[in-house]
Amino acid sequence: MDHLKDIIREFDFEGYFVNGHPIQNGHINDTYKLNFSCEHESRKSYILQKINTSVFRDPLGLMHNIHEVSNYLRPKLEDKERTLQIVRTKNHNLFLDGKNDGCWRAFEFIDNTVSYEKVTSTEQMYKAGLAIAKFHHLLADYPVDNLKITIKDFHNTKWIYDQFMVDLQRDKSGKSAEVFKESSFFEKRQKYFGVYESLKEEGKLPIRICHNDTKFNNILFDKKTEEPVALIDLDTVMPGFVLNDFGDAIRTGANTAAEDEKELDRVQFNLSFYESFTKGYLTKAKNFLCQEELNWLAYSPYIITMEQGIRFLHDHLNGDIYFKTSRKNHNLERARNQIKLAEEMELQLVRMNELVVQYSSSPLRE
Ligand code: ADP
Ligand code: GN1
Ligand code: MG
Repeated sequence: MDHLKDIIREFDFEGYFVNGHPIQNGHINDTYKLNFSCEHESRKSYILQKINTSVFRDPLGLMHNIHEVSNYLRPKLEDKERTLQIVRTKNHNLFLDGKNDGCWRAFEFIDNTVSYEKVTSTEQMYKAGLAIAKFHHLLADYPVDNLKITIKDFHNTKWIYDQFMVDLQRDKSGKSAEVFKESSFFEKRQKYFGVYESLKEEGKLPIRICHNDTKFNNILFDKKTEEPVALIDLDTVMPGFVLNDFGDAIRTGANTAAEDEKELDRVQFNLSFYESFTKGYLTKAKNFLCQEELNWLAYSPYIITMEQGIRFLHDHLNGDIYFKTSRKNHNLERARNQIKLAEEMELQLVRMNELVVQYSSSPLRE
C-alpha cells in the first residue's frame, strides 16, 4: 500500500492510517479498504477507489450524481439502512484529480456487511427485490434532469449491438471468424434489442432514476440479520428504465454459476430465485409501475443477459480494454456464459411472465 500513501494523505480521513488491502470483486474501478486507528483505540475503515476514467470520462459529473443521490436518500432511510457517504479531500473536493496518478475518491466503509458473489437462498433474492423496489420508490420524486449522464447509451441494447456489429465486420483483431457462433446467437434475437427505446419514443415507457448496475454484489447485506443495508456502486445512477435494474439483479442472482464459469453445464437459471426476487420487487413496485413496465418485466433479465453477453464479446474483440480480465479469453468465456444463461431463460419466459402477472395482479400480457 506504500504507493497509495501520497493519495491517502490528500483525504480528510479520521485517525492514523494503519493498513489496507485491495478488494477485487469489481470489474471497473480499483478498490481498496483502508483501516485507520482513532482515539481511544477505536478503528475506522474507508473505501478508496481509483475511478476508471476510460469508462467514466466525466469524474466530476459522476461524483456530482453520487453526492446528489446519496444526500437525497440518506434522510429517507430507516435506522439500519445506509447509503454511500463521500469523504472529501482536504481541499473539500468530492474527488482528487491526481493528474498522472489518476482520479481518486473515498467513502466511509459500511461496516458489518457482506456482499454475495453467489446467492444461496430465496430469502436473499426476495429481500434484494424489495430493496431495489424501495430504491426506485425513494428516488421517484427526484428531478430526473439534475443528474448527469455518466455513460451515454449505457443500456441502449440496440446501440450496443450495432457498435459490436461495426467492429465485428471491420475485424481489426482478426477474431471475428472465431466468434461466429456467438455473434449469430445475438443476430437471431435482434428483435428484442430496441424494444424499450421504441416504447419510450411512443410515450409508453417512463424514464425513472435507476441504479443501472444492480449486479448482486453491489448490494450490501447485514452480516447478522442478513437484511439489505445499502445499494452501493452508484457510478451509473442516472435516468433509465427500471427494467434494467430488475433484469440485472436476476441475471446475476439467478445464475447458478459465476458469471465467468467455463463449465457451461453449471450455468442454469434458478427459477425459484427469479420467483422470490419478482415477489419481493413487486410487493412494493406494483403500486407504481405502469402496464408497459409490467409487460416487459419478465423479459428484462433475458434482454439484459444478452446485452451483457454482447458487451463481453465486444470487449473480447477489442482486446479486453473495458472489463478487467485475469486470464486469456476471459471475456469470451463470460460471453458464452451469458449466452448459455439466456438460452436457459428462453425456456422459462412463459412461466416467468405468469409469475409477474401473479405477483402484480396485472392482466396477462398478449
Ligand atoms: P466496481 O465499480 O469496480 O464494481 P464497487 O464500488 O462495486 O466497484 O466496489 C467493489 C467492492 O468493494 C464492492 O462489491 C464491495 O464489496 C466493496 N465496497 C465498495 N464500497 C463499499 C463501502 N462503502 N462499504 C463497504 N464495502 C464497499
Ligand atoms: C461492471 O462495476 P461492476 O463490476 O459492478 C459493469 C456492469 C456490468 C458488470 C458485469 C460501469 O459492473 O455494467 O454489468 O461489470 N459496470 C460498468 O459483471 O460498466
Ligand atoms: Mg461493483
